[in-house]
Amino acid sequence: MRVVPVISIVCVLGALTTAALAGTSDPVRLKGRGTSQVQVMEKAAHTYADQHHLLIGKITPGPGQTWYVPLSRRHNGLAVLGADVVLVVDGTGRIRDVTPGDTPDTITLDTKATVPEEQAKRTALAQVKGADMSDTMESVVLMRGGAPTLAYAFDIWRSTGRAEEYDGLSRVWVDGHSGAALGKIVYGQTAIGQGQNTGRVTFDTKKVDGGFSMSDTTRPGLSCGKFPDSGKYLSRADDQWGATDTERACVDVLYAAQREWDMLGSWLDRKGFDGLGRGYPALVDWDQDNAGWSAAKDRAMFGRDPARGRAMTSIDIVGHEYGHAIYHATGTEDEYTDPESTGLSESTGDILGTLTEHFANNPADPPDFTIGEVVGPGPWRYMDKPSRDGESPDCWRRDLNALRDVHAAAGPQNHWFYLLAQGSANSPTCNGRPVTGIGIQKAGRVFISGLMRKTSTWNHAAARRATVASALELYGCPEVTAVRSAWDAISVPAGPTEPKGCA
Ligand SMILES: [Ca+2]
Ligand SMILES: [Zn+2]
Repeated sequence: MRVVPVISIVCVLGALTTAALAGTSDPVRLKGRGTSQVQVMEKAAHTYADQHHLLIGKITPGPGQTWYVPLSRRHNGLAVLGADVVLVVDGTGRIRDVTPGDTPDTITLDTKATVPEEQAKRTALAQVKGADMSDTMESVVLMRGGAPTLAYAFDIWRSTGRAEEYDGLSRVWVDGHSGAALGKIVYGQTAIGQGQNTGRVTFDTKKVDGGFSMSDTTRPGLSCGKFPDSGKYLSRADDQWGATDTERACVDVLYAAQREWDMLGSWLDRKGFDGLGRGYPALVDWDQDNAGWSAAKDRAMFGRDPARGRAMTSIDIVGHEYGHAIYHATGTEDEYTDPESTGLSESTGDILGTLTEHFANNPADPPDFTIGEVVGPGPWRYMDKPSRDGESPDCWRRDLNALRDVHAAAGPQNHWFYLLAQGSANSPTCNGRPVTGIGIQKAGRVFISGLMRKTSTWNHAAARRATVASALELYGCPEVTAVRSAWDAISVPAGPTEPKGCA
């Protein structure tokens, strides 16, 4: 029997390494900033990659005339997690930053496992409560404390109760030589609001034979259809949408996704959701009391609250789900090894959803720093003081991954973003010190430029280092100081590799 796992969750760890590492930059798609600058930048990136025996991934342009070059390593054909870096290169060929820092040029490790796979699998299953199925993924080399370890990787699943359907729970690594469990990432379960509420809006559709369809000619890849996925978009003879609940939900989704796309371009210098001009389809009428992003299928899915009958399609929720897409399409494409990455993905969704809400400035859903307020009886999450929801921590702490709901782990970085944008006048800081805000647009640029340095070991400390580096590149000392103070205010201190400027 072939088991088909159904990923009814967001934040599943996205693209596996083999496909990801095959990618190379495409100079044609990078045109537009002066071909010579692109060539100079690429030459510098290739020289660095060759010197350090690294493979170049998808190069993406970012804010301030810089390019972000993800580099990954393989050893005996296996991905080496924790040895990947992101270069920030400018058009003069200068390498402005290497995140998270230099990586060893060579690795010595026997990649033939001495522990049998079945034994390792039993160990992996025992790490996750309620699990009843596991898939063996490609083995990897995990860098731990600078030393390489051969690891089996397992995806752990739980039966949904429906035939051949499984929810993804975790990824677990087991040492191929000692048999010990090395760590796990908990996949994000969705739990967001309900909705259908952008009011009367205009949005772009496509003229097709016999009418119009819910797809977008200027934002390739963006479309809206009905769950389950049939590959078809909604269509009708005229361009007057909103006759059914399904149409109304798709109006919300396409409108909000288009505002997010335009916000990325106008405010963050980012082209499309993937950074290279592509978007992804959305499906409404998902049979869940939820909204979600499927990293396995590159689809955003929006359900409905059965009690209230409202689609979960407010601007911030749509922005949140596509925020997961942006998170996964950014930085190196190696799988994450730090459990904090799940909460940071949720926070990325909230930050991009909030930026979208501010950009759209729609009177039916005015800009704020809460999530899901339009569709629920009240907000689901608060960025000014995350603990207002009763669960999310206001400050970073060591046990973030032990929280019951992964969305709660978004709290600290959400709070950081609020403080950076708005300051501490209406937001308590964890160190009692004030933060002067720099406004949401600058905060957004610092955030995205930091996120574009994301590697497999992404966590709050790495995000701090990356955003300090981006503020130094994009702005001056007041902004850099604000970035540092906002991290201090949520209890994420400076690490040893933090750039020293403006200190
Ligand atoms: Ca909101
Ligand atoms: Zn989410």
